[in-house]
Amino acid sequence: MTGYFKDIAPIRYAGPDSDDEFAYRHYDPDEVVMGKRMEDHLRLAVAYWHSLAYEGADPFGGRTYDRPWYGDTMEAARAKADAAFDLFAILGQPFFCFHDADVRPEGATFAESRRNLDAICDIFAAKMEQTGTKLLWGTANMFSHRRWMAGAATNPDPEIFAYAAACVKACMDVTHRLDGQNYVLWGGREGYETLLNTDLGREAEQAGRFLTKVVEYKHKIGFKGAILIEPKPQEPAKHQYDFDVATVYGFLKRFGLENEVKLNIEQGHAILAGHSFEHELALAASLDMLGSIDMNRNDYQSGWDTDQFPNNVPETALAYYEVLRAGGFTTGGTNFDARVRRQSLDPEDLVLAHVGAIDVCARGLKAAAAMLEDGGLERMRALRYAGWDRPEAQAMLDQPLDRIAARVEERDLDPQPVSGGQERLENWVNRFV
Ligand code: XLS
Ligand code: NI
Ligand code: NI
Repeated sequence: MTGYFKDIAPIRYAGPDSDDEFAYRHYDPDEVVMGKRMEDHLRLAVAYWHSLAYEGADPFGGRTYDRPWYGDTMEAARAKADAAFDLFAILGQPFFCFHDADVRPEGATFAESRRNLDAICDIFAAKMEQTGTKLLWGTANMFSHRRWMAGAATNPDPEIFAYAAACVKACMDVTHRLDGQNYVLWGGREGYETLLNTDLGREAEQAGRFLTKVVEYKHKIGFKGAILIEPKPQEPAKHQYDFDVATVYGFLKRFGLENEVKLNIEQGHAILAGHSFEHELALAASLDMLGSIDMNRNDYQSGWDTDQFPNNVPETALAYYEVLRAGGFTTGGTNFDARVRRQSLDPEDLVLAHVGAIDVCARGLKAAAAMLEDGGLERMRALRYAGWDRPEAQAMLDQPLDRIAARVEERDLDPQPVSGGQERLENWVNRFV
């Protein structure tokens, strides 16, 4: 142990009546929910960037935290890795996620950056072996450094496209080596600030070619994990190309990649796009595109990506309801893409944020499972569409418009509206959450 987390002991399940703040009240990894251990359902991951690399800055002020591993040296990066695995040992969550830039210092050249990444991943490999912590996904940070200001794959400069290819290759290599379950691409600056200097059509073409190469490379190295795109409508760019689930699906279809790539859906990004989280999840599931989730909570007033830890059980329950209804995670999981607030300075804050979030997810999962097992919502939904079960309704789907129209007059159809019963459904949900 590095000593940063002082004497915080590993967090254990103590049951709902415990008054120990350093205990799980609802997350019992071994509790069986719908035939599967809770740990295997949720597949929780700590995000390296928010918990280890973020320093408390906001657009109006710099670092507020004082963590001993901050710095741009390999020594600092090694200390950060030690602290990361201390945190993982305390929380006991099975996975973590990282960007290249979170874990290693930028080198003077690309080759040096890559060697730094490889060296830190050697350390990760040893620690993962010792502790059993696994990698949910790796990704390349192609948005922080000034070289990316006009995008990565969509950059007007072809040399930046090449640099992006090198970064993704290096990150996929280490993700593969560390047996990562997925590889994520979040298009941080793949978008635009102003249309006045932007060729939309060309940039989409570049993005499609780039992603095709990523998929080809995945097969070339035999990476078995899923490639995931993470939609977000804006921030940092004014407009981002991977706006939401529907937009990304259209993009993937356009380049014939819809069977190769799935989605990593983030709560806060859904809110920014003007959707609910469950909308994005349900749509992805209906398209067979649901890969993984970035679990956090967005402030409903702020208009930006606040990346707070989840703290709303009813909302979390509706999200996991969609995940369970889709059959649960396969390669995916629940990554806490969330950071403590900038006044939360203490090591305890970092631990307690995760403890609370993990319990919220556990409660959400259990409520979702209870709703699904009860089956009320599915029964009421099935009833609503029951008319479509009739053979003549199904046959109509294959008939031309004029034939269908003729039938309306032949039969003198006068369909009557039926209640949608929303309040009844909301009341039903409230029995479980
Ligand atoms: C930022 C994104 C980012 C991705 C990984 O808004 O959520 O953290 O998850 O690059
Ligand atoms: Ni985000
Ligand atoms: Ni995210």
